[in-house]
Amino acid sequence: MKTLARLVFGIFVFSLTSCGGDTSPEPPNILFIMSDDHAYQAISAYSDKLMETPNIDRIAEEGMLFNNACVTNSICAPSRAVILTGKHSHINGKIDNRFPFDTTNVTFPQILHENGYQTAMFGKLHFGNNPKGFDQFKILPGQGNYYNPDFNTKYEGRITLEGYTTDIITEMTLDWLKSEREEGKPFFLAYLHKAPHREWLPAERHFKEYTQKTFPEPPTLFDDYEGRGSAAKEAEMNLLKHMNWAGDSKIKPEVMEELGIAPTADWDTRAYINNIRNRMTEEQLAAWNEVYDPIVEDFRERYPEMSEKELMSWRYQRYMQDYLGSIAAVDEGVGQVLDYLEEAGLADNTIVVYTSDQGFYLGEHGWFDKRFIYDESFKTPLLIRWPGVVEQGTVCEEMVQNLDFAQTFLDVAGIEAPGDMQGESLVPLLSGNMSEWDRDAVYYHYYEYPAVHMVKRHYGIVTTEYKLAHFYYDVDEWELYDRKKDPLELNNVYDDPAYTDVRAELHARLDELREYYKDSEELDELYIEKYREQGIIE
Ligand code: SGN
Ligand code: CA
Repeated sequence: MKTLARLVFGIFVFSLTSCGGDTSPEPPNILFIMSDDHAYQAISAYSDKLMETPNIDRIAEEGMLFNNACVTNSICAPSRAVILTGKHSHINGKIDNRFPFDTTNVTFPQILHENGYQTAMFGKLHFGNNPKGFDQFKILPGQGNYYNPDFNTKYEGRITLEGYTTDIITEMTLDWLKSEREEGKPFFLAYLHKAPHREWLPAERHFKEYTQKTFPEPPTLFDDYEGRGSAAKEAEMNLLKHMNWAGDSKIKPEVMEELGIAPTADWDTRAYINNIRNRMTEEQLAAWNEVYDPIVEDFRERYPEMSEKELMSWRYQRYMQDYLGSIAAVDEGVGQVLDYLEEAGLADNTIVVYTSDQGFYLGEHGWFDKRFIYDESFKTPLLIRWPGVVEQGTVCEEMVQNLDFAQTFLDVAGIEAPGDMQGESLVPLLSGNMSEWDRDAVYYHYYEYPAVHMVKRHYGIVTTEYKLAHFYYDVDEWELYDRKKDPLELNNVYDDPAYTDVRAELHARLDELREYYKDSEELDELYIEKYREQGIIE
């Protein structure tokens, strides 16, 4: 019944979008825009406290904004693997950033390609290997560089280009649309930004504006992590304690030495030298120094008198200036690509998706980075425009996941998804057909530990009202949050007698979800064993 309804709907959509008297179905193009570590807090369609992103916002103004989009495993490469396979990490095998993606997995672009779609990918993939099923790709090796980046390309091998990565990825995307796109074929185009990933380097044209701004501090910037378990206390994501002075806050290594500031990590000064001093051309570095030297000089004078609290505030501002500054070029790029779709007459038959590989902490709980099931990292931005199907300016409150993209895109293309994909097509939500949607909980599982930032392994269930998580491996701790009463997630009520029933119910639902998604203690152990085999743990 469900499939039949979809099929009828699909035909309806295709005939809506096909032009003139032509009745043959015309599957829509798909433009998938994803940035790296772009927090929803830094998109003005979600919140205008930090910055304006008018171009990204356009997608929601002309389409749908998802207020409860989330990931299944809040870290880069695993998120991308979930997106491409439509399967949880424990099934597709890409549990962390360490091990390469298993290319025997079937990905939705391969299926689209087999079904007549022209496919292209530009920007960051971070898989440790090349994407399959693409007619064209130019991808950053690993994390990639902000300035003068290298790309692994399908036809030209490794190339190095001079310029700013965000702009280069935008140009590649536009060039492909203008000169490689085949008329008469639908396309799937992945436009994947590296920004605003650490170390948050803005484009030269944004240096001045953003370094002169002051941003409001989040209420939990000075969090002491009381009321939660050991995972929050032991995580190494604190702006004051764990952020690099040179690499992240852009204090010159020689100034750190003069002030007696010890590097935070062993790559602290190396990050500055490799990404800025040795990476930029002479002109780029001169432009950088012109703006950043006075900041460093001002800090040099004030540092000896600064209290811990002042230092925390200073580091927060420094962080936001560069992080948000690096988003400015992403927003401009998105605007250029959207404009081109209009110009070329493609906008009406192209679904545009904007998302991030996960959320990110912008000082909430004193943190940067992600990984946790807690809201800022668990939730991810999602904006979708689909002219003729999605009503303009709509907001969706349903819990959707990055797990759902594969089946969604296959559904819009009128292709039946493989039975072992684990998400749900979002088409019913996009078309306002709410009765076909009945999800009331999502499953989450994070693995990369021990590793940078030291966020413990955990899995959990999230409903609109509650969040239950189990931290395991070197601890055995449960946390329960009342999302309505405690939206900042400061009080673990797992042992509060008032929540005895809720707790029992959530445990049962979590067991069901683990079974439904085929996760298990055996698999938890198997993925720990993998770390043993690699000598990461004993
Ligand atoms: C790097 C970053 C980390 C970040 C991971 C994963 N350090 O190791 O802060 O958590 O990438 O990021 S850095 O100093 O090298 O930038 S992810 O987006 O690829 O998952
Ligand atoms: Ca990321």
